[in-house]
Amino acid sequence: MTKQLPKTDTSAVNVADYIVERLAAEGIDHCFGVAGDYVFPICDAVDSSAKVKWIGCANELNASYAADGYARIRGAAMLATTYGVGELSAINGVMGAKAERSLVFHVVGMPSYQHQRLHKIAHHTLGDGVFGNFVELSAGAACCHAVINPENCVVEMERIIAEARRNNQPAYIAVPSDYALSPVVSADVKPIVPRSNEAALQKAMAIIAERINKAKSIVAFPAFTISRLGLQKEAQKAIEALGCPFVTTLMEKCVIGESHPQFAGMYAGAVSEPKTRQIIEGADLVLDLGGVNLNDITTAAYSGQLDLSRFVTVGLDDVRIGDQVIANVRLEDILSELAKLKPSSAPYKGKPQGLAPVNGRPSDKITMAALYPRYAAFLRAGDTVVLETGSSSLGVTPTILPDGVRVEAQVLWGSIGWATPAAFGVALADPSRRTILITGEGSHQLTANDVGAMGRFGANVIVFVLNNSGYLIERALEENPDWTYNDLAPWNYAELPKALGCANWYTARVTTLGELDEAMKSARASKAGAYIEIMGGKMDMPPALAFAHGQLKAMYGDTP
Ligand SMILES: Cc1ncc(C[n+]2csc(CCOP(=O)(O)OP(=O)(O)O)c2C)c(N)n1
Ligand SMILES: [Mg+2]
Repeated sequence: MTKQLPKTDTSAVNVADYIVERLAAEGIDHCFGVAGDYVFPICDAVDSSAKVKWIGCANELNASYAADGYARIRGAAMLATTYGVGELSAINGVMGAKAERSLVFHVVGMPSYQHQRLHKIAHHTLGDGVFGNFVELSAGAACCHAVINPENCVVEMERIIAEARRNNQPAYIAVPSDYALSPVVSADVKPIVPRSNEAALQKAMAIIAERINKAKSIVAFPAFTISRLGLQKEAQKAIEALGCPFVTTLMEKCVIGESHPQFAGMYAGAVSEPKTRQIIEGADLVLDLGGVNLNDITTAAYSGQLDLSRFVTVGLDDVRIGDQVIANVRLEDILSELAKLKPSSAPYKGKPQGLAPVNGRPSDKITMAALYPRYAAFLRAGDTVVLETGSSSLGVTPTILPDGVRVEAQVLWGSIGWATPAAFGVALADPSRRTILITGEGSHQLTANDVGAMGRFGANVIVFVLNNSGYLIERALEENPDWTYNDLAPWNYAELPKALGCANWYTARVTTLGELDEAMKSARASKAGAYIEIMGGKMDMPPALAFAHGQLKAMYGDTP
C-alpha cells in the first residue's frame, strides 16, 4: 500500500481536498455516497480529484454497504453523507462494518461553524440549535472519530487513520461546511503505521512456541479478519509451516483453498462432520489466528464443545493465552514468525473433498438439492461470491467450492439487503475478478435499486436472485411457516435491470434445470452484467436449514 501524505505545502489546499487526498493515499479511489448541501464541499473535492471517483448510490444505507464491500477487498473505503438525515441512514451499514471489522472512513458534512456558533435553527436538525446531536450516534458506529477544523485537520487525520487501521474498523470524520473550504494549517506529521513492540512479539512467540512443543495435537483456526486485512497468503504460509490441520467456520469460507491438504473441514458445532469436530474439539492447542467469532450462527446455536482454555488467540493487536494478554503485537507479525517454524512431523493430510456432482434432468423443476451443486460447478478461480443472509448462505457455505473463489458474507451482523450493494462495492474494488451475487428475493427487495448503480458504473456483476415466494429462512425457523409477514410483494425481478437502466445486461427467469444451465452459460459469457431470477419452491430449503427446521425447540427453547 502506498502511504504518502499529500503535499506538505498545505497552505494552498483546503480541508476537503486534503481529506480526500489523504484518504486516496490509503489506497482508496472511489467514494460512495449521496450528495447534500452540507457535504457539497466534500463532493466537490471528490469530483475534482484526479484520484478518487464519486460513486453516487440510491441511498446512504446502500452506500454504506457498498463501502463495506469495497473495504473488504481494498482494505479501506470512503463513504460521504450529509448531516443528520444522510449519516443516520448509513448507521446500520457502518455499524455492520464495525462488527465485521471492515474499515470504512465515513466523512460527513456538517452545517457551517458560523451557523453552529449562532445556534441557528437549520434544516436536518431537531430545530433546537444543537449541532452535536448526531455526532455521538455516528461516532458510536465507528471505532474513532474527529470533528475537523483547519488547525486540527492534518494531525487528526493521522490519528484517525492509525486508530482505524489498528482496529480495522470504521472511522467517523465530521467536517463543518465552511471549515471544509478553509485552507489547511500545515503540521509536521508522518503517517503512523501500526507495528508490534519487538519485545512483546518475542515474548508472545516464546509462549506460543512452548505451547506448540508441548501440545500433542494442534489445529489452526484462521479468522475472518485474515481476509479483511488481506493476509490470506501469510496465514497459509504459517499454517503450512505449522503442518497442522486447519478448520474454518462459515465466516471464513474459502479463506484458504478448500482443496488444501491440511483443510479439515468447516466447523459448525454439532452439525460439523464428526472428523472435523473431533480435530478441533479434541485438540490440545487451538491456534486462533485473528480472533474467530464464535456466535450462535458459526457454532450452530452454541452446539459445540470448544474448550477455550486450550486456545491461543492472536488478535489484530494482541495475543491472549488464558488470562495472559500480551499487547502491542500485530497479527501479521505473528503470522510471519509462525511461517519460520519447522514442523516436527509430516504435515497433516486430510481426505480432499471433491465438488458435489451436478444432478437432475433438464426438464426438472429447480430444487435446492440440484441448485447448490450447480453453483459449485459454475464458480471458478477468479470469482468473488457475495452471499446474502438467508437460505442461500446456508446452502452455499456447506458446499465445497473451487480454489481461487473468494467468498464475502455478513454472518455476524446479518443485515438483509447488505449483499446487493456490497457486491457492487466488491466489483468496483477489483474489476479483474468476476463478482457473483447470490441473494434471496426478500433481502434483495431492501436494496435492489442499486442494481441501477451497477449498470451506471459498469460493475459487471452476475446476480442470482432466488425467488421462493417470501422469507424462507423465517418460515423454516417458525412452527407456522405461513404467517403473512413472511410473504412479499411479487416483483418481476428479472425485469429490474432494464427498468433500472442497465444497458446490455443478460437477464432471465428460470424454472427448470435446463433453463438454469443455459442461463448460467449466457451469464458467464455476458460482457455486461447478468441477472438470473431462479424460481424455487416456497418450502424447498437446503439441508442445513432443514436441520434447523427440525430442531426449533432445541434452538429457541420450549414454549413456557
Ligand atoms: C435488516 C434486517 N431485517 C430483518 C432481518 C430478519 N431476516 C433475516 S433473514 C430474512 C428473510 C430473508 O429472505 P430471502 O432474502 O427471501 O431469503 P430466503 O431465506 O427466502 O432464501 C429476514 C427478514 C434481518 N436479518 N435484517
Ligand atoms: Mg426468499
